[in-house]
Amino acid sequence: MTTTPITDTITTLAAEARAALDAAADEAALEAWRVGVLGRGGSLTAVLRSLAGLEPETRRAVGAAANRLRDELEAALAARREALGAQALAAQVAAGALDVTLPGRPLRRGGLHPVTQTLRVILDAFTRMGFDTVEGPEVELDEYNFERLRIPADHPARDMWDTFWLSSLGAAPDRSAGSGAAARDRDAGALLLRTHTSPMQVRYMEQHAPPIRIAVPGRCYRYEATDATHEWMLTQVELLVVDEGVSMADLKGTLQEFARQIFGAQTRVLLRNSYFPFVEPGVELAVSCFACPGDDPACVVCRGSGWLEIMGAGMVHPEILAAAGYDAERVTGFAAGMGVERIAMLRHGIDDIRNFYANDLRFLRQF
Ligand code: YSA
Repeated sequence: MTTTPITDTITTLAAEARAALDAAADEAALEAWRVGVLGRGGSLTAVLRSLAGLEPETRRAVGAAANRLRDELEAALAARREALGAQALAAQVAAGALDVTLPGRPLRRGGLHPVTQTLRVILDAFTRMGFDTVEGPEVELDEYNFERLRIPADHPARDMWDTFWLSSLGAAPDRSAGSGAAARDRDAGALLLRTHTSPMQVRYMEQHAPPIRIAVPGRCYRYEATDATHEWMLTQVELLVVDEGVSMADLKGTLQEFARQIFGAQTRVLLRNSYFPFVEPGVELAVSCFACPGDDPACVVCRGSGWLEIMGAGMVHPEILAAAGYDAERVTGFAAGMGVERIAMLRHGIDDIRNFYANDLRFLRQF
């Protein structure tokens, strides 16, 4: 780089700044140096600003040199600060003012929320079984949350999923306005907080061809009263497997292996009939109650049934496979949706789900 008045200025500034930094003997002097050289109105900042008036070629070369100098001076400042700190510490030790043999103050460590811990254990189990993990939107269209899962606006199964509608963005379906094709199209565009992770079945099949083997973790929301086993915000993990020859035996085997890994071989697991419009047949999986011998009607966890339901599942309905463009004669699939908070309750013997989101650190610190 040829010498110009501005390169001379930079060279002089560099030498003066280095000398002043070496002479700075305490934190106040370091700060004054930083403000005077690198601060908004500092000498190097003024040089960088003045580059705007130069010819483009000179500006590029001088600008690079000035930026290099800034990086170098910032590093020199950090090194000087560290050296002064070490000197001050050594002086204190020498004067007997600091006892370095005293134990340090403990640092408070955060921890993973128990629901996050359980979620990770669940996803690890399915990863070992060959599932990929994918995620989907929490703000969802009625179309995916309900319609394309064979739950139209007037279907009684909608009562299973009391919904938070996003009225400022979309609108809750107007059930008084008829149920023809126009009403269906209008409702399908309504926005809501997803009530389950099942919409991701449809979204994923829309974009991918079989074979499919995915686990979908995520938050869901339900407009319902809370009690010992129900929250208005819950975490689910959805499973979807689609391939040639997938059968109910594969569903049972997968769920059995999952239960063995999460709860141990001795835990009793019940698979019983259930109904979801998007599967045929449908089942639900329950695990034996930990809070009572299994027959206490006052038990808040099982209400005397002896079982806590943790997931719904079934064979993907052929109409859903066909709507995704698959040949439902050739491929079949199973799906499941499990409640992570309920599984965390079972793992840790917690008899009220509301503890998870009450933000009581005395509870949370136990995990
Ligand atoms: C069914 C069939 C499939 O092929 C795929 C998925 C499903 C599950 C379906 N989408 C569903 O959400 N069923 S569910 O309403 O019964 O909820 C599934 C699980 O979520 C329940 O077994 C329970 O463990 C948990 N759950 C439901 N409501 C809850 C809750 N957990 C806490 N609070 C709530 N309010």
